[in-house]
Amino acid sequence: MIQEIKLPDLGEGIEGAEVSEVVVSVGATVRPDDTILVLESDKASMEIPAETRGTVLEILVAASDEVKTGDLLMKIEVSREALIPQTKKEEEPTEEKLVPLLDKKKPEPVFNEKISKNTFFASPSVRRLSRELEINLETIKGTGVKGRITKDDLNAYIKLQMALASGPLPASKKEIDFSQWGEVEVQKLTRIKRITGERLQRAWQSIPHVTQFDEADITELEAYRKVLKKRGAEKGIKVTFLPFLMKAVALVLKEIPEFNSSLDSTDQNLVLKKYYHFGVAVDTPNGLTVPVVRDVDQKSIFDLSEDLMDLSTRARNKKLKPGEMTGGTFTLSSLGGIGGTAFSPIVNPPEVAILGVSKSKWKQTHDKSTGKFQPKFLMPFSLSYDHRVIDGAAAAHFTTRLSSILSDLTQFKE
Ligand code: CAO
Repeated sequence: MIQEIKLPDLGEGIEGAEVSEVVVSVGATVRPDDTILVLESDKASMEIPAETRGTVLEILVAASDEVKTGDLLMKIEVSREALIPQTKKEEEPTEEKLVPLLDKKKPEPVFNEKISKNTFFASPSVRRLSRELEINLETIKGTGVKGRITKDDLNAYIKLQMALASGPLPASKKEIDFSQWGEVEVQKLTRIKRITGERLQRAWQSIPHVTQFDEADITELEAYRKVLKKRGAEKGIKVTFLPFLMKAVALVLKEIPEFNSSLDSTDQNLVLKKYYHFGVAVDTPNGLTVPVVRDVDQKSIFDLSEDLMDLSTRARNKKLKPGEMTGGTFTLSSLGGIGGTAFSPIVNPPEVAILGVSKSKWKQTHDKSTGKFQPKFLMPFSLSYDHRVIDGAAAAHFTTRLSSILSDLTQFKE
């Protein structure tokens, strides 16, 4: 018996498609689920299965041909075995026969319809491999023509998943002799640098980061800081800008609590914290350390200044106790005392957000009410966050709110 394979109605207003691949050749033996043709329309890529067991007798289309519903594509000579089971009464599956099948937890076939339609393009070999490995091709971004998922795309995806599952990527074992190009000096990494490096790499690989940038007009606040700085100096307290920022962040966190949270170990629940302990990145000769300032919301600018002086001095002298670096709910990384226009900090897990601050500068800004330009002292800042927990809109809300609090002196007068 000869079975004619015609292009069925593809639905969704698709009248025709282009043959992108003829997978079989004349004389090939095929089984019902074997893909014989791959078609591509404007909307999707489709695999046409053989539907029967048999031998390919004639192929009536070639790659790049345009085909329409009802067109004859291929003729298959149906094998005798394919015909016999139809005359036999199908055996009822007994429970014993079903149990081992269920236990095997065979993956659900991805393409169980006669024609499988997907919103991505990929060759049959890529589709077959993805099916075998149970990889959902829809999660892979294709780099081929029309966004086609290539074998390289699939391989890159597999490598990335393996790296994520097994922790940090193994360091390249190949030793490079840099001295062949000039003079070098080898320095051993400090313990802090090695530990921090591993933590940062893990955070970078496991958290989908986004950074939102903004700036705040701190003209009045800076003038006020100078007043408090003088007063603090009399008591031996160094008042920098950071304590003001901490107070402002604590206010925003109370308004938008998801930024003061952590995902639980199952990644299914958000643990919202009602305390405000901030990690502060301190640059030390041995590397980056992050001591934690407790109960920021309950402390005055002078209290926070004292805490910062104490913790940063002891961090630089390696005198911090382990308990002083744990329990943080949010981290601040200030490079404002050094320089730079902006940077994107890495979230400090299990926290979900971190604020980076760069050096404030005087800039001419346009005043809408007077129509004139005015010099303003603007502080650039950046908020990196875990996109699994925080949406972009919430992040923009956070930075906008932080900016408005920092430009409102009444929030700080004690
Ligand atoms: N814009 C302008 N000036 C700023 C500023 C800003 N955003 N931030 C701080 N300054 C000023 C301070 O107010 C201070 O000015 P005065 O001398 O007039 O008082 C001066 O710069 C020096 O401040 P500081 O750096 O000593 O103190 P701080 O409280 O701002 O910061 C600390 C303390 C510990 C955070 C800081 O010394 C430090 O180690 N920063 C580096 C952190 C780091 O390495 N982060 C990167 C981590 S990698 O992601």
